[in-house]
Amino acid sequence: MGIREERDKRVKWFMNDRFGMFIHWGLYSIPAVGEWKRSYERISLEEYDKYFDAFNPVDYDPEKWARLAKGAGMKYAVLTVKHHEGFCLFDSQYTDFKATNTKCGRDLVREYVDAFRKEGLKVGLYYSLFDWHHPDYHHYGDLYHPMRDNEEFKDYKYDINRYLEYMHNQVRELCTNYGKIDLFWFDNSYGDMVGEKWKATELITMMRKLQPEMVINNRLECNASAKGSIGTSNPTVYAGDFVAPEQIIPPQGILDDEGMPLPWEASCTMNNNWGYVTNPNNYKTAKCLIRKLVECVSKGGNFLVNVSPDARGRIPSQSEKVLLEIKEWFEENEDSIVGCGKAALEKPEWGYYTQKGNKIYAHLFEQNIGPIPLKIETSRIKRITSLHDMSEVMIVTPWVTELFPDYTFINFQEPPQGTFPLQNEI
Ligand code: FUL
Repeated sequence: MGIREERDKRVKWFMNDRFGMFIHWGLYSIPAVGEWKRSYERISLEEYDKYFDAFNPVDYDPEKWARLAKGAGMKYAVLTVKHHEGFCLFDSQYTDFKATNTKCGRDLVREYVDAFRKEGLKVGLYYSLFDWHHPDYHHYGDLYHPMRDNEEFKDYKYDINRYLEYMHNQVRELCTNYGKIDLFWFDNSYGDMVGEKWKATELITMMRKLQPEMVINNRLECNASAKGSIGTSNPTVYAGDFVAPEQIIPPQGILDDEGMPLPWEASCTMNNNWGYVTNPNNYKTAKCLIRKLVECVSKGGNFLVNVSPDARGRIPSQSEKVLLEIKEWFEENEDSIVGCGKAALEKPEWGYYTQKGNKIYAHLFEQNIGPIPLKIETSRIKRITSLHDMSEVMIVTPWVTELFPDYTFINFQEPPQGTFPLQNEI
């Protein structure tokens, strides 16, 4: 089997499932200003230790998280098992900087994988390539390290190979100790720290051996900036299985250098923050997120929506509310998302099309705009149904069809919530 075929086999479930939950959680949930705090504020290792001493998420209940995700129609999740701060939510034998050594004393990753699998969801692990806690990770002069411009670290000696050994060992642990891992989300390359600087070929070869079916993103070879993460590549030994643009939906899907569509997944915050912050005031609505999901699927991609549990281990109630609203929409409209992809029709002005086999789903974003041109030859349409209530949708016959005899126009009123897929069997 060629590299592309192997990739296509691995991503089959991923491209079918379409919708996932991103979970950013770590010590940074305590200061509650986002996961970059240590870097932004150039906080010393010793000072940051106070969060390690305080960490005790007494309300951590991953089964509740899993039920919320499942309810909202999400089919997989990705948890930050180690973010840039270096704190491990899993019980790694290679560090003391881990949840099992805090007051909580629990392997939070073990409980997460168990809970999500129990709900029938696929499990993914986010693992940061950079590590501000490890003594052998770049310090002075590094683009992002908290000590990057601290003169005291000017002559600090570190051995990046020792860090790479640590990082490879941890990835091995994650791929060995937690059963079948469905997805691995690396974060991220930058500057000249890209590809072989992470010993990517060796790393991926090891991962493929341990978890042959696991889907891996492309950030071992791409940075996180919108441009970089959309930057395409041909599948190489270590090329990711999917491209991971962040906070952006590519205008027209993503193609590789030979013009072949690449699998991709757009990740998105719910309130402009990845890590927990107190009282964010910029929550996206369920309607907005549903529309983004539809847009991704219509362009052949996935959508990964973030939640930021707090220091008690709870998904904030505002996020919960949004997820419950998405649930309501999903209960009626799941068919128009799961198993769907890009439609063999041009994007209509009034919304998006998704398609599954001979069913075209018309997601109408506009309200009361009069007759809606479907741009499908009438003779090819067998039936038009509203997914909202399964009622038949009338085809408009008068003057419009006289003007455009080949195409179907419908009249349609907006049902109470969300976007409104019609199911057109052709
Ligand atoms: C970025 C990280 O730096 C952010 O903190 C966040 O995890 C995002 C998904 O990826 O590269």
